[in-house]
Amino acid sequence: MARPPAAQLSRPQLVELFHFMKLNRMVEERLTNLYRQNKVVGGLYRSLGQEASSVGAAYALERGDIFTPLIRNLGAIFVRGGKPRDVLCQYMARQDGPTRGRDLNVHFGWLREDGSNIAVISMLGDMVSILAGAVIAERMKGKTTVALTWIGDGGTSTGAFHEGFNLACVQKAPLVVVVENNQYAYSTPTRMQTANTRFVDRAQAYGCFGERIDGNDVVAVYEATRVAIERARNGEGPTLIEAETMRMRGHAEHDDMKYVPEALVAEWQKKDPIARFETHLLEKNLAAQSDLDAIVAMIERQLDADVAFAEASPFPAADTGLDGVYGDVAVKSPVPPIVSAWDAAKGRG
Ligand SMILES: Cc1ncc(C[n+]2csc(CCOP(=O)(O)OP(=O)(O)O)c2C)c(N)n1
Ligand SMILES: [Mg+2]
Repeated sequence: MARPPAAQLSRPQLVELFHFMKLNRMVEERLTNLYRQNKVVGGLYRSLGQEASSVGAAYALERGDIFTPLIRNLGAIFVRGGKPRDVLCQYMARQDGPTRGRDLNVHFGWLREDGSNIAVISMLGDMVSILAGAVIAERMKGKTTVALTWIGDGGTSTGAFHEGFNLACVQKAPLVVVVENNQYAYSTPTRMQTANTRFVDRAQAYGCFGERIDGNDVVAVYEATRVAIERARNGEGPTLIEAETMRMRGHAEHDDMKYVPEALVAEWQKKDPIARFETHLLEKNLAAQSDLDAIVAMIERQLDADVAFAEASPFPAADTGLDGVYGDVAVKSPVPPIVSAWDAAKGRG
């Protein structure tokens, strides 16, 4: 069903947006504590200050649409039905997580009729061509599926981004890409990344629609993405949305971001997307403080249980480490297994 224009979002829907942003932040706060207790395996990549651009954009997707969240799009996973418990298990490499401890953090997905999460791969830019291919395949089957993904300011400098997005545009693939301009790619500020730091200008070069929005305004993100999705579904091709925001933590928790001027952080602190939205809801009488407090209390209770569950979950047994990682080629494939000359000489295989 088509998503309503922002102005027609109901009170429960607005409160739901608040809920997802708060959930995004609170799960990451729990993960930060676990990281400091040495219980997170690998890095912890926070989306502090960027919750609106994940939640607002994903909230505009419709049933059956597909998406790929990047490392800072945790909120989008929750909007599309992913569970905090799964994310906690992933970050701690536990057996009960979706990849059963084989992969980490948001590197998991699902294929479902009501909307798939095509699991992210690390190579920046590659998901653009993968999703373009996925929705072109859907179109060939007569479906009107739209795909949504995000890319960082730094990620737009890759050849993969250019190849994938150019293909999507010339094919008028139903793809929406949100460029999360969070001012930095690791320690590289955008002015050292590109000679034109207005990423939206690239839309003209690719011949697609472009819009630049306040990425810390969840309703503005929702509306721009909703319009882009509608256009994509009508066969009008991709939109490049530039969401201006700020990465309020280091690249990951190990990074103290000393290279970011303190004044810049202070400036963006005032634009915190959750605090702003909360004030908006209260000032416009769209929600009562008690409603919002109840949501926070509910999330706390849920996360108490989820953290306990994840901590109680074992690591995968070492001798099962390769199970489910590679296709069982030797057993299931009609093609005989490859036998190396060395194996043949030894009489094996
Ligand atoms: C092709 C490729 N090159 C380098 C990396 C390593 N890498 C991972 S995240 C990152 C910085 C990305 O910055 P940006 O795209 O702005 O996203 P942000 O971290 O700010 O969300 C780099 C260099 C990678 N994953 N893929
Ligand atoms: Mg960045």
